[in-house]
Amino acid sequence: MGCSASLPDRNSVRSTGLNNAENGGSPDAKNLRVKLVLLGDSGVGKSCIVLRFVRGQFDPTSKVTVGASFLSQTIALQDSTTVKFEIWDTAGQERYAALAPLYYRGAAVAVIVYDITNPESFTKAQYWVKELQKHGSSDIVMALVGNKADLHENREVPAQDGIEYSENNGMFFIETSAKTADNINQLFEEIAKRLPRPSVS
Ligand SMILES: Nc1nc2c(ncn2[C@@H]2O[C@H](COP(=O)(O)OP(=O)(O)OP(=O)(O)O)[C@@H](O)[C@H]2O)c(=O)[nH]1
Ligand SMILES: [Mg+2]
Repeated sequence: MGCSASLPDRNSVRSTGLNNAENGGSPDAKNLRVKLVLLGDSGVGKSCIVLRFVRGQFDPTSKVTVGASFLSQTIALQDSTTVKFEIWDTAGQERYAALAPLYYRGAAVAVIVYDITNPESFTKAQYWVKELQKHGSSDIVMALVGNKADLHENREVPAQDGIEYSENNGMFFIETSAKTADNINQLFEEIAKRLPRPSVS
């Protein structure tokens, strides 16, 4: 069960670069394009977060991700900057773990997701943080996301654990619910604010 985001996206642009300048486009500090990868255990809600952000939907009946899926979404910030997120939603099942470097290599942003009701998924999130610290881009922006915040009665990972871990690792931290949409847009807006801006001569 899961939120499949693997439908073809009419607005998708297949690209692996960090921003316009590095893709051969004209440098444009006002219109950023960033490659973002989602990582985390199977079932934590990565695809549901993407589907909520891109389509405003929550579909509890769709399938686990196979390999990875791609979607894009553009947001406008208050300073009139636009940020186009090119999102690689990876498959969390162990059998796909070897594929992850294909998606996180060259990514400007990594969103590492766990489920607040599942301590094992928090341990797995820490594994991904270490993997990215070793093999990701040196200037990667990382966000730690505790998803399924609506299931607070079943919480097993205290928010404080997420806060402390992210502070110790220079990450942005937020708890979200793809089901209720709580903090989903905020997650991407906060990431956008933390992006390094290309200098324009
Ligand atoms: N209550 C609740 N359930 C959620 C939330 N997000 C996702 N789910 C449920 O969690 C299950 C897994 O969600 P997915 O988005 O498919 O998980 P995934 O991380 O993409 O899993 P893989 O594709 O296997 O890596 C589904 O049954 C969703 O309905 C949430 O915020 N709250
Ligand atoms: Mg998925």
